Amino acid sequence: MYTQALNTRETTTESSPDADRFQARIDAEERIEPNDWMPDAYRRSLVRQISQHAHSEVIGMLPEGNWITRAPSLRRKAALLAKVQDEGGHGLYLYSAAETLGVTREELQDQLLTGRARYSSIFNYPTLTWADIGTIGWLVDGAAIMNQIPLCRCSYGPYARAMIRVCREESFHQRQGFEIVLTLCRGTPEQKAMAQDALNRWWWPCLTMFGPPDTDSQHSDTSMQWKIKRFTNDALRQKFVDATVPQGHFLGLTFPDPDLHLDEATGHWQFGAIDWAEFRAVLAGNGPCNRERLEARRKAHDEGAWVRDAALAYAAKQRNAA
Ligand code: FAQ
Repeated sequence: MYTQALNTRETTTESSPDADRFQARIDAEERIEPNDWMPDAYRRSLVRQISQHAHSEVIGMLPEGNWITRAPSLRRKAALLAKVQDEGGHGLYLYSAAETLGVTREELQDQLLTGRARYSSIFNYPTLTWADIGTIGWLVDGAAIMNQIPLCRCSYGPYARAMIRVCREESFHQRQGFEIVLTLCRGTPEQKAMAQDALNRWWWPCLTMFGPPDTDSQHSDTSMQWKIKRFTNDALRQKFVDATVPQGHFLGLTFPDPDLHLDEATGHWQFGAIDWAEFRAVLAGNGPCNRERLEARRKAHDEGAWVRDAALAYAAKQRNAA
């Protein structure tokens, strides 16, 4: 995967009557639509974020897809299958939203398959037990919702509108994940230990889903100015911790962080130091599953070639018949 230094900040360089009018529209909470004038840097930043988001949804199908054949009951299997299909659907909405900015789906696919595109670090971790599937729903979808609810108010219309349905579905995923973990926590000591082990492994990677600390975030300043982002990475991370810690305590689980404590003065749960070196290693392509994930995507793309060919041949036939 390509890497970029995480500490060089992007700045808005354009200043022109068009750019001033554009910023005034953003400040007035107007939605920007595909045919509206927009600064090149705004367009590039949206393509970057939306395509990374789309890739994350599609790569995010892999860790859970791994458990469809091993789900412990028919009910669990049906719910997991539906969830994984939902993630695929989210990827398709998001690729469509990116295409409204003038990039093609083929270009975006090529960036992903050649390892030049980013996708969320969280999907480079393995799903070792059934408890991981519950924990992904509870924590990963929980973190995704915390980050994505504000995106429903993103200044770019197609992205904001796509997020509404995505958030509703992620919210359902979060609940079904929590219910899996709750069932395990109310089960045998072995099942509860499995849930604890999953929390131990997923907690810290989930905190890095929100991106680098604000001091190192390259894009936050401009994205906030353009109202693509409404909250900084650290603000959303804190909201997630505050919402999730009481849920974990309700489950009777212990967070793998000896420094975690409620700060009575602020009402926030204070957490210990995040291992940013591990985060950077995963972004550089050296997480536990980076290679496996890309290989699986490439294989699926190659094996799906006949479907794309058939769809194109059918579309051509329809055009000729018209
Ligand atoms: N992983 O300057 P910032 C899901 C990169 S969907 C990998 O702070 P920004 C659903 C960042 O791209 C999960 N890379 O960047 C699901 C940038 O690199 P670049 C995905 C990361 O954009 C659930 C550089 O670091 N969600 O889970 C990560 O202002 C269950 C500097 O960072 C979205 O994509 C990371 N964790 O803020 C599916 C939401 N963090 O582009 C299946 C939309 C940062 O310069 C199962 N995206 N980087 O090469 C966003 O909200 C933002 O893009 C952030 C990053 C918050 C992710």
